[in-house]
Amino acid sequence: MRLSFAISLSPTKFSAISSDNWKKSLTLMKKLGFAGVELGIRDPLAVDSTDLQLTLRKNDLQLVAIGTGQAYVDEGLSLSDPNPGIRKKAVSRMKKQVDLAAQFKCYVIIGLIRGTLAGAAAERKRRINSLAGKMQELSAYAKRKKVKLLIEPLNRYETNIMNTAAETVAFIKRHKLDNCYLLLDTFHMNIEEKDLFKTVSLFGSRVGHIHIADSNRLYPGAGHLDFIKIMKAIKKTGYKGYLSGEYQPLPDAQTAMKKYINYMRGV
Ligand SMILES: [Mn+2]
Repeated sequence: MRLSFAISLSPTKFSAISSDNWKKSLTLMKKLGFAGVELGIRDPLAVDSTDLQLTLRKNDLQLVAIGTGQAYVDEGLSLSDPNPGIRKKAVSRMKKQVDLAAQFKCYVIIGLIRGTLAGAAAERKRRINSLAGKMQELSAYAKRKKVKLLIEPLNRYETNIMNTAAETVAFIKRHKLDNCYLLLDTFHMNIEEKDLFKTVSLFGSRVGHIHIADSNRLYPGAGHLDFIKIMKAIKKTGYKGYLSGEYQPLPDAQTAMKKYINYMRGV
């Protein structure tokens, strides 16, 4: 399993990743020995992909995945918004993310961009069905571009749509989203899963990517998660992908990144 780290390409309100100068971060990542990087991107049209390609190559880093939640946090776009105009904007933004991902052969993550549901049960059901339709459209679009989508179960304080791995896999199966895979995040799992280790072994074959953060959303070792046991469970599934550090850049972004690589090499 290779190590990557999640950073933002531009300033964002999303607190779980660093928005320090991305080129400086990539230089440090190369120095520390990371194999890949995960980039939070608000608007892919604002990205100079040639410059990005050259900078990645210079630092021997692979772009592993694109995080898309900033369009929700910073602009209020969501795939399940009651307003059809906003839903449409969210879909077209996500298609642009897929176009960018196609150039780098990386994943696109569906996290906060799915939004959250309010209102009565009937209204929620309508919006879930509408979300499923949008997901089918995106999944098919991405498949044509040979890009895989990742759906990340998120904890209940951030959304009420797909909190657990079981709910997420059920959603994928029910709506025949055969181009969508599971992104497991140890921070969210610690809040939502009855048994984190069992979840890993149960859904391992469906996992495309993994986020690592401790119980308090800080660097691993700062909280109370048992990463030795977690790594054993992941290894057992035959997972060959990346382990991406994704958590609050504290006490500062550089220290948080150094702590990650040191700790993960230890476990
Ligand atoms: Mn995550």
